[in-house]
Amino acid sequence: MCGTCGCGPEVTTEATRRVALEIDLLAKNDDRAVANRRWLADNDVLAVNLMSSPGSGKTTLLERTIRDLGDHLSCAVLEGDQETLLDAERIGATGAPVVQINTGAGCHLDAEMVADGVRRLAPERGSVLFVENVGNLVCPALFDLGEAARVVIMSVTEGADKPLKYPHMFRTADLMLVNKVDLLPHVEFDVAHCVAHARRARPDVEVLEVSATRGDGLGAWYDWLRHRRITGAGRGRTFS
Ligand SMILES: Nc1nc2c(ncn2[C@@H]2O[C@H](COP(=O)(O)OP(=O)(O)OP(=O)(O)O)[C@@H](O)[C@H]2O)c(=O)[nH]1
Ligand SMILES: [Mg+2]
Repeated sequence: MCGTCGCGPEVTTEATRRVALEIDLLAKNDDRAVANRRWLADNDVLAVNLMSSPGSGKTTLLERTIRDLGDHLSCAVLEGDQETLLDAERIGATGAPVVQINTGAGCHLDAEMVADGVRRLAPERGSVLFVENVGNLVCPALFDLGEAARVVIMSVTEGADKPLKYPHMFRTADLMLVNKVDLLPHVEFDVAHCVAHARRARPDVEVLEVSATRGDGLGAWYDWLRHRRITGAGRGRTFS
């Protein structure tokens, strides 16, 4: 159970005090996110928050994206995991600048962690900063990091009902990537149902079907990224 983002059951008389504390914590996070968003816009860095369940393919997609676009698009990565440097090592092997953030018992990145990571990473003007959030379909959705866009990855091995069960994650997503479509012949997964469920949470969410390993749909993903990069780092939208 997460002790900081309000996902635990509240059954005691302590509930009111806990809720007040959590609202306070989220308000503090929102202030930091505003500062992050201003810094990113002023420095023309497009920050994209990548979120999904553990193992949906966030790091695989980033490795492939950086290798395919790296000559034309400057990319940097903040890697969020509870423990290990494994994902940072994978990204580091592509040559992109990367900073690993280990959250310990924490189940999400927050705006302060991202501020600290950005200071260490110093992404260059005109770049894309990918933030790979901790693998978790619940808590990361609650924390605005100051990003310009949110991408949620669903893989076809997870079951098409996930957007119904975890609607908050899909409510604020700009784009849903349905990953591992190379496995569709081997699993029971109805893409149309999954998309319909996601659009109950967010009617205008964009959707792309991809395989980060086989390469399906990646051209459309790269177009989406380039379009976002051209339309700017963005100041306006918040995710709270
Ligand atoms: N078949 C198939 N496997 C994939 C695809 N994308 C990723 N994988 C595999 O899925 C597993 C998990 O991929 P990762 O990229 O580590 O997933 P992640 O979302 O970064 O995981 P965490 O950081 O632990 O949350 C690896 O074995 C990948 O090779 C895909 O498109 N097709
Ligand atoms: Mg990863």
